[in-house]
Amino acid sequence: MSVSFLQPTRQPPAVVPDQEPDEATRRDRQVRVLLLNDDFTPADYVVRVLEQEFGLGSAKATWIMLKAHVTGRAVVGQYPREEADAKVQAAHQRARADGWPLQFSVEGDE
Ligand code: TYC
Repeated sequence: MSVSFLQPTRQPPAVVPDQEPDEATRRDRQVRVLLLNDDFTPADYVVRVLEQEFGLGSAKATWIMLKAHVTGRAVVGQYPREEADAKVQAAHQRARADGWPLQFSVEGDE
């Protein structure tokens, strides 16, 4: 005798795996780039780096520079991890080549 009419008609709820995201997901994750204040880098130089290395407009770059100057740090933006690393590396290289200690950090990359 068939008992197929006794079988559940709905599937059990999908099980969400309790594990770390795989490598591809981790690579795509957005991280925050922070601008750190220092006592030496000229303000207009910081604005230029934000415009030219991070593609910010002049008003936004100026605002972020001022925020870092006053509070010690400011969020520049959110980017995929590899893009953030590349932008920060380019900005650091440029600042070192020009003799300034300007520093950025990348947050949320654990
Ligand atoms: N504090 C610097 C000065 O007075 C300017 C500055 C602003 C430097 C922001 C870094 O992230 C910075 N010349």
